[in-house]
Amino acid sequence: MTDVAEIRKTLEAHGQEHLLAFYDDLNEEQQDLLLNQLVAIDFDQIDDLSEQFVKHTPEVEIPSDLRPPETVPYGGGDQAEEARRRGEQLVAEGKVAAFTVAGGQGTRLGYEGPKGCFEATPVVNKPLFRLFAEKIRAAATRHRTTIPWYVMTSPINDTATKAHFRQNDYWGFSPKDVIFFEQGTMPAINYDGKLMLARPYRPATSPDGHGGSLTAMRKSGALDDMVDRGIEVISYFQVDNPLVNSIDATFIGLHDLAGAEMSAKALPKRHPLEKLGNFCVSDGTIHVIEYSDMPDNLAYATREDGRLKFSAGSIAIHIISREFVARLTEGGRCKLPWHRADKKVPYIDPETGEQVQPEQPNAVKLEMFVFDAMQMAEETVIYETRREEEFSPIKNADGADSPATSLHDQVRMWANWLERAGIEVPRDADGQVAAAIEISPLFADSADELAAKVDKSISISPGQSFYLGSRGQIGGSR
Ligand code: UD2
Repeated sequence: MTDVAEIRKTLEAHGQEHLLAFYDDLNEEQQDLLLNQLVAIDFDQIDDLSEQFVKHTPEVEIPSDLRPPETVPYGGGDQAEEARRRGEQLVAEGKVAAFTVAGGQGTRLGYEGPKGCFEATPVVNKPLFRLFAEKIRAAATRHRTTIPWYVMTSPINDTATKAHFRQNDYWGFSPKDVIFFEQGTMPAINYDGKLMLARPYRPATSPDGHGGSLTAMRKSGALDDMVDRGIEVISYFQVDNPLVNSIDATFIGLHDLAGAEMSAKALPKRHPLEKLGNFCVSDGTIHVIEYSDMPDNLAYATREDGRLKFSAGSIAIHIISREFVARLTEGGRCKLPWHRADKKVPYIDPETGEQVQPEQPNAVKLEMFVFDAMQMAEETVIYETRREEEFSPIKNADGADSPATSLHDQVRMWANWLERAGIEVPRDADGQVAAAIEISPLFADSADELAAKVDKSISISPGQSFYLGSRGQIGGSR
């Protein structure tokens, strides 16, 4: 039982006593709920963060000696064969786990519910979680092994995410090999340095950013679980990108051969201000500078041949060594920096009890970004990939990075694979694919695999919805 008098004293010492404004009107269960949440908050840390990030807006420090990083070319360059073999060996030995960060709020997409449940594919409308499940299962089958899948949720979507998996029999996964864990949260801090109540019994909090995944892995026991399973390498990706190559043997091999602690995939930015992190090097260390922090003069800087100087964009696909996560989170706290975002946070006015929906940002949310860990890695590999093969995220309801653009890119990729296998794909006068095309990752998850397996006599007519299922059977309809 948590003692309210104790907590009140702590709150008063930090000027946060308004968080108990409605305490006496709550039922016993709500009182417990509130007190348990309040004891979990480190108010000394809140004071520090409020001073650093709310009362002052910290200048983002951009090192003066930034230059572009060295990258490994698509395919792996000189090391292609060796890296692929090394990666395949690690996967086959059961040393690789998949990891999806799925704790975000998905506000921009305007989709109610966990983003992983969003139906994302062109013919079968597979939810993102199903697509990833199939990709990971396909890789496990290919390498005759088990690949556990860690899924990070947040208090916003944990229950709904788990229910989705249960209702769908884990999309063919063995339930013991899907490991969910919740990320931490951070209270929103208003511009006066006060925390806010979202409900009379609940402070306004939000997930602490995907950088929170590192501490959450340790606190939840997921890291110990990895040790028990003999996992050495974590293949990290976001929930919003249907094209991701979730287990890329060459990437894993390049990381391992270099003795890297954390590696990343990169692709050339479409334009100077594309919303991707920017890979840069300062003093021999890799920095990822988020698009919103990149000064225009650097974003637009060009090389002699006219190409962008900082063209390598981060698409949030990483290989992370388990021991690196253990090192960074020793003692339970991660040393990643915080980033400030100004947000409109609804709250209950402690004086009047009224719910307030602010029209302007009224508070600061603090998040950690996983790519900041790259700076702390002894060795890193930046591996170039191709947009058309690996990146078409679903972030916005319309426009760029939306369901429409992602569907288009998925169809285009699968159509290219079919054409490379010698199968004719209907195209319109502009060269656009004139059919809806989808291929199950359980049948083929790369152009080469498709070419090796597909029945070359199949035909696709204009306007057809064409689905190649897990055993190569043709589904879909006109
Ligand atoms: C991210 C990267 C950006 C680029 C882009 C590629 C950041 C800050 N920027 O931009 O550099 O690589 O992706 O698509 O990451 N998430 C959590 N918990 C949280 C917050 C986010 O799990 O507390 C997950 C979220 O579910 C999603 C991913 O992280 O899978 C990306 O989050 P985002 O949509 O906030 O990142 P975005 O698009 O601004």
